[in-house]
Amino acid sequence: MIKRVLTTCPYCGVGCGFYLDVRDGRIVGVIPSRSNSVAKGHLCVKGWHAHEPVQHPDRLTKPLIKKNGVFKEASWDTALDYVARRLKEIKAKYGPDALAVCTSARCTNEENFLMMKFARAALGTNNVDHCARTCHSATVSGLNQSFGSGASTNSYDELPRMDCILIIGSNPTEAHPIVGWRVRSAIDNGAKIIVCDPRRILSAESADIHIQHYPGTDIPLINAMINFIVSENLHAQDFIRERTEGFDELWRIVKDYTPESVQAITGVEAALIKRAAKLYATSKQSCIMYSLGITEHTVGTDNVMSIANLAMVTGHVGREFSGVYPMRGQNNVQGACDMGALPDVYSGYQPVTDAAVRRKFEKAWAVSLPSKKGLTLTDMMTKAVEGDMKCFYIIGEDQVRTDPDTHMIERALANLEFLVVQEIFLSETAKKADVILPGASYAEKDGTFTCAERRFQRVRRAIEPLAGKTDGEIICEISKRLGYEMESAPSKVCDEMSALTPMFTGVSFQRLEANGLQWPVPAKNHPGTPIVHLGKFKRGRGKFAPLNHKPPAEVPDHEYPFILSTGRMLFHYNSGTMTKRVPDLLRECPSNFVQLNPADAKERGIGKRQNVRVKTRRGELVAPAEITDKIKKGVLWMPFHFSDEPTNVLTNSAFDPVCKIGEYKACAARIEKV
Ligand SMILES: Nc1nc2c(c(=O)[nH]1)N[C@H]1C(S)=C(S)[C@@H](COP(=O)(O)OP(=O)(O)OC[C@H]3O[C@@H](n4cnc5c(=O)[nH]c(N)nc54)[C@H](O)[C@@H]3O)O[C@H]1N2
Ligand SMILES: Nc1nc2c(c(=O)[nH]1)N[C@H]1C(S)=C(S)[C@@H](COP(=O)(O)OP(=O)(O)OC[C@H]3O[C@@H](n4cnc5c(=O)[nH]c(N)nc54)[C@H](O)[C@@H]3O)O[C@H]1N2
Ligand code: SF4
Ligand SMILES: [Mo]
Repeated sequence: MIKRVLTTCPYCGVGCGFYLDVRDGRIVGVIPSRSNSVAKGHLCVKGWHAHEPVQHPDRLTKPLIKKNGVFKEASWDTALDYVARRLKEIKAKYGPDALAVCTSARCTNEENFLMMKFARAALGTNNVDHCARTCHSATVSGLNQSFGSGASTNSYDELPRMDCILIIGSNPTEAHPIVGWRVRSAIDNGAKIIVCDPRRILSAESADIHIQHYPGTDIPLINAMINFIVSENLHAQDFIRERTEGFDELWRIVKDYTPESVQAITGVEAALIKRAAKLYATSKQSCIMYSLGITEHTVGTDNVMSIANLAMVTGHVGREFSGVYPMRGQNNVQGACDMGALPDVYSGYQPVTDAAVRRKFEKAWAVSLPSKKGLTLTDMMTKAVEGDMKCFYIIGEDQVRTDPDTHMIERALANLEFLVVQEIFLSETAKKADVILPGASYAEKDGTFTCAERRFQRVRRAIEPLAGKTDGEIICEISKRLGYEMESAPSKVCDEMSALTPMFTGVSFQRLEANGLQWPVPAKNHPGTPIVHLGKFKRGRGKFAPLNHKPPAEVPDHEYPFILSTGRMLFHYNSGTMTKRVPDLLRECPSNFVQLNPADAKERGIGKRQNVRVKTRRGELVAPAEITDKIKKGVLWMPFHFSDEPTNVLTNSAFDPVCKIGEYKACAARIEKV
């Protein structure tokens, strides 16, 4: 007998729905769901194999306590008692702000709600954050300033009917494949595609225009597009007058950014910039899709606001078949932010510094709550290096492999008095822990994920937790030992969350049954919101931001003459803890590589697949060269999925001053033949 359980993919933010087929307590396969409104019966290669890591023999199933540098198995009671005792001791000795909780964008909304509640109510600190910091924190800060809400404005279903899609700093066919398929449908329906990306990615191959600018030059590029649009009178004057503010200030800056004047900075011909600007502005139904090529910069927030400028100048936002699509990355990174796993807000972006909001949570949780904003993940790491943080409780995140500047992160973790890591595999970060608590994968729990189109969708238990407990249950057991009891049943946590969060009032497991709900859902019978900012921006008027070009923190020089950028590929996922355990995915790409242009390879006498040493001011590694004209001369590109040749020993931890995102997308590097 096969039991078929409908659930949501645990990888990317597209949020495809599929069934897990279970026989005799084992998951035997994945079947796409045709009725799922996101995937409509499609899955990418990771989705088809999403059951394999779940039952991999490497799964952690027993708590582990490190003694004299060696992990020893322990019972749940021993491990949980020990963790609770150490948390109490550290809190008593140094105060609550010496502790921090890092939650997981791979875990459910309900678990993230519990984790942020645990940090605030049980530990007494707002030091709670997660990987959105390294990912789309610039979206949250940038779109919030421009529009008043930091999430996607429109829905996937509109994509196939767009006339023009501008894809900038986003690689949908590899990083959001089922959205990539929707873009393909748009092309089949006659849409024009503009790709702005330093590499000739697959979307660029089928695009009408590919702008191949240098990494870190998006503001001059977009300013030049706006310059041309306004100069040619292609801007949406009624929209600008009725729905926005700050256009004159914008123009004061942008008037100097002619397409000709930015040629040298961007490396792009003025004529191409003009063609792209005209196509985007004059198409009736135009949207912008962006992702980390925009956010992961020291000017990440500015980059995002620059995109909002372009959308507002042309009036391509705030209505159907338009908009700005920030392609959120992790399966539940939208949700982890929405649940308040951030240092400055509770669920629904309610500020911890607002006394009335805080009183509401204090009353509901029967506890007094800290009023000072907590630290971002970036600042927690810096403080740990300085010796001011004493304890991290990390759930489902592999900072040692995925945060920028690995050596710095290793120093930070080594400085802690106590590190707890809750993981499903022995990640590089878990290896540094004092205690490892075995968590449960998506297939072992009930709950919800929120995908990149703001849609809450159900996650359903297919098999029992391998280690006996879900991540939510583990948190609750530790909390209880700290003297603060929390309800752990996912549907009840969801009800508690919606009761405390005006924008999610209408969210409940029962209402999500069919095809989920897109937030805001401000009332019990509200049907959800496919398009936001209709008629009026959340903040009232959309706000233009006058922005100047600022180069990346590190630019090429004599010693380090290349710009190194990093990112993703189809077959692997982030730290690779899951995808490297899927034989079919590993076979497609077993190890790291560095892309470089044929001219650069020739100059240095580097042959195909020959090993090269890549060096930056922070570290070095050896990887085979992939020589390709898909990348411009002077630029290098590497994925970061391989723990044996860890790319992040190279990347720069310089960060955006507003949102504290790291600059993964541009640093100075050099290469040598090995
Ligand atoms: N297969 C797979 N899918 C994933 C993931 C994965 O690891 N593997 N991770 C998920 C996560 S967490 C996220 S956040 C998303 C990320 O999804 P994406 O942001 O789409 O992925 P990236 O490869 O990081 O970067 C996107 C593009 O930015 C370009 N780029 C680099 N520098 C610049 C620049 O300065 N300007 C511009 N305009 N473009 C630039 C790169 O060439 C790349 O094509 O993917 C999610 N989906
Ligand atoms: N060079 C470079 N580095 C980057 C980026 C880049 O573009 N370039 N992108 C950055 C971005 S956008 C992101 S989001 C980060 C991602 O960085 P991470 O969040 O560190 O990457 P993941 O591999 O998704 O790691 C999540 C961990 O959670 C574990 N896990 C999965 N599911 C569960 C669960 O249900 N419970 C528990 N307890 N654990 C679970 C996995 O085993 C894995 O070790 O990487 C960043 N790093
Ligand atoms: S596109 Fe994303 S959500 Fe869909 S199957 Fe692939 S990894 Fe999963
Ligand atoms: Mo991400």
